[in-house]
Amino acid sequence: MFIPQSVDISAQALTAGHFVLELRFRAPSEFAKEEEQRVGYKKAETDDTLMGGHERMYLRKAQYHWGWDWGPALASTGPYLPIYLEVYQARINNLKILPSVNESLDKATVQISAHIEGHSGRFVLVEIANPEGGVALRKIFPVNVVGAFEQAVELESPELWWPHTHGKQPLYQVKVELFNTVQSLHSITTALGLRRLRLQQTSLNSVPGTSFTFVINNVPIFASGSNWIPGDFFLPRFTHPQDEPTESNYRRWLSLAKSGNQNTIRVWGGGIVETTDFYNLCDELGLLVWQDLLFACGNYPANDEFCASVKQETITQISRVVHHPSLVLICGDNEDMWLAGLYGWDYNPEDKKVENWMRGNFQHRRTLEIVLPEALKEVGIENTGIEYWTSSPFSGEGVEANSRIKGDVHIWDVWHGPMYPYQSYLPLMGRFVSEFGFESPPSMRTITSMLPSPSTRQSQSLEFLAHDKGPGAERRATMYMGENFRFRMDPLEDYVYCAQLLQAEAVSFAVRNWRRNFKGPGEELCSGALVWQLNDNWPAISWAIVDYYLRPKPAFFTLKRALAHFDIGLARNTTKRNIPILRSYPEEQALLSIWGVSNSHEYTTVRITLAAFDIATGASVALDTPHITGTLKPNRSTEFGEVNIPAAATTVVAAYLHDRNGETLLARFVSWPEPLKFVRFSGDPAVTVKVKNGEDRVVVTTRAPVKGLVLEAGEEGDWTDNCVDVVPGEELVVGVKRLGDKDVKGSWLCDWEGRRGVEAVRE
Ligand code: BMA
Repeated sequence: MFIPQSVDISAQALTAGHFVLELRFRAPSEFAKEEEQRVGYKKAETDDTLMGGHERMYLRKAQYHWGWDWGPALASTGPYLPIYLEVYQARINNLKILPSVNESLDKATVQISAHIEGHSGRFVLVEIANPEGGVALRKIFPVNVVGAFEQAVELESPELWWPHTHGKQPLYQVKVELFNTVQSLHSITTALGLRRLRLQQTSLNSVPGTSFTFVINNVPIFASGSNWIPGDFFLPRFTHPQDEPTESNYRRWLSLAKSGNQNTIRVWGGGIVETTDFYNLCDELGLLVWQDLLFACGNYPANDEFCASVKQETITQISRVVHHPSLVLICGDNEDMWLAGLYGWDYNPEDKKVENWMRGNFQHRRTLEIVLPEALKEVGIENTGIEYWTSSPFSGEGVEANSRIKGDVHIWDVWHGPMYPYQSYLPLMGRFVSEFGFESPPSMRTITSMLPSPSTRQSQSLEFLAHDKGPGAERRATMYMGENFRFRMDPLEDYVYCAQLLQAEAVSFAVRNWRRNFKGPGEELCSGALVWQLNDNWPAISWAIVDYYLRPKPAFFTLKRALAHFDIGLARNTTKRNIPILRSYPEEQALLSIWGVSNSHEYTTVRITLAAFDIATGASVALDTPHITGTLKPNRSTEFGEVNIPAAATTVVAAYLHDRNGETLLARFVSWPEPLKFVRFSGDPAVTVKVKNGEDRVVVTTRAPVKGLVLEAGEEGDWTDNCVDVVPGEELVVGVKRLGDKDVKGSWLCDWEGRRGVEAVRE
């Protein structure tokens, strides 16, 4: 599936007529089972890791086709990319571009190489246009005697490419054109971004271990974003839809991720090395890409034939994408090193003898430690700054791949595993969290189309649960809900509301608190948070924060706020612990710490205003320090001290971060006593939502505080924000595109206990 094939048909093409290209495929699962028998690799008993049949590991094909814990098992067959007929006399083949930028950022070197096919090509013209279209470089090079072309060119004072959270995305155009003596024979033009890239792993001032920070153009970046799975269980339906819309599916999804303030996408290894369309868009939109190689959750064979094929696929796939400025890391696989440690496969990191590995039950190590690095060396990544990272998660430290102090970490002790409370995402933090997540159902609209029969639309129907493939999902969802909310399983609307709010709270709690730990040079305690997962490949109840039909769940918006250019955070600290016998009583948390974060490269003077209210009545509660003036440090978090919360168990505190003049609201956040199940809300908070005709926004007010106001506009709302907490005394403006004359409705946590929801009034 990962190695393109071509067939020379020049002999047939010389005769006129009609030709048929016939491709023959064998049923993939059946073939893979035969391969498994043939290869005869003796694995440990514990090699079957729930995801699909283990024969999948013997066939180089997207592993999710065997089904995953978020998608159906449909081992599709057939070509998944377009088939071309190419006609040429001479052409440039295997063009590879390897850019790099020096430490002082004033010079870029671009290595260009290609094979020249056909005999007539004599020289190559390399033209580089700068981002404004002017000529940056124009040079002619001869084709050498063996038909190869390899040259390095230099550009002075390059215009640097940045992730969108930190700067612009200038793109050069590189044109490579092949000539005989006078005539142009073939040309290829490619966009090229220039940036300096380093993966920083250095010791930290105050804590053990090392950082794991992408440094772009000498600036450390907090990598904020999500994990990407293949866009559909039938891939061509996503990559080449029949009714091609004006915007490609990739553009719609990646633009949405960018609009959610995400700057990093991890392409998970159970899918594909993403398409050229995907990478071009990430370059254009300023998204960083972590690309896994194509292995996930398993113990793969590593016989010579298999390794040779893997090497070839890696060279082909990575040569195709290596020049993209968005590509920042190539990772060997998803979770296989972690599993080796967890299941006790024959893995002794000290033992460097391949013969020994091949006698044991973890042969895949040969691929990860030898085959893939060799392939990437052949591609030539060593001067590009793109690192090879053995596995995800990985620490490089003994058998414990999933370390909190080194490398990247997958945090699954929340939701999976022992189901720790989501509030413990903070102590579970690692240096770079490449996976963590929380399940929720999609929107009611999506549920209505995925369950056409109304009688099946219940949170406990088999049909509903059949769309949730997560192990133990039902127990996990209801356990977390019981712990946090006075939730409802029925009607389905309320269940969906509760489950979505829970996901929204959990993932934004994690990211807001981890980003607080990106504290500047030597203090990068956490430099990345990638939520599992951005997308779905069918209508599912899954960890996705946006559903299959591109409808963002509330979590998309709570994350968007936690990842904004500027954010303000509040955390309640325990002031009195309970004696163990008072098990059900929450601890007293009467001290509020306040911090801000900024992506700006400059210092930013800000004003912080705090306002507190009694939750049940909406009456104002006086605070000792309602105003703070301070300065946000550049590109990191800044602490603003602590204040007391009077009657903390019944008081909500809202914080507003304004610019130095107090005119522009940069961020806001509302802190609630937890767990929310003990909170007494007003039975009638008198929420109003006003829509001004012709305006793409609504204005929300309330008399008593409300938690998690989710707005809906008719059939489909295109909201700039949602799932907001609202307190008295503010007019909260929420943008919504293409509102037209749609009706707007809102619901909030526990509105079913009193006056239900709100309908907007038009003015
Ligand atoms: C991870 C991933 C996926 C999986 C997800 C949710 O560990 O790497 O394999 O879908 O968890 O269980």
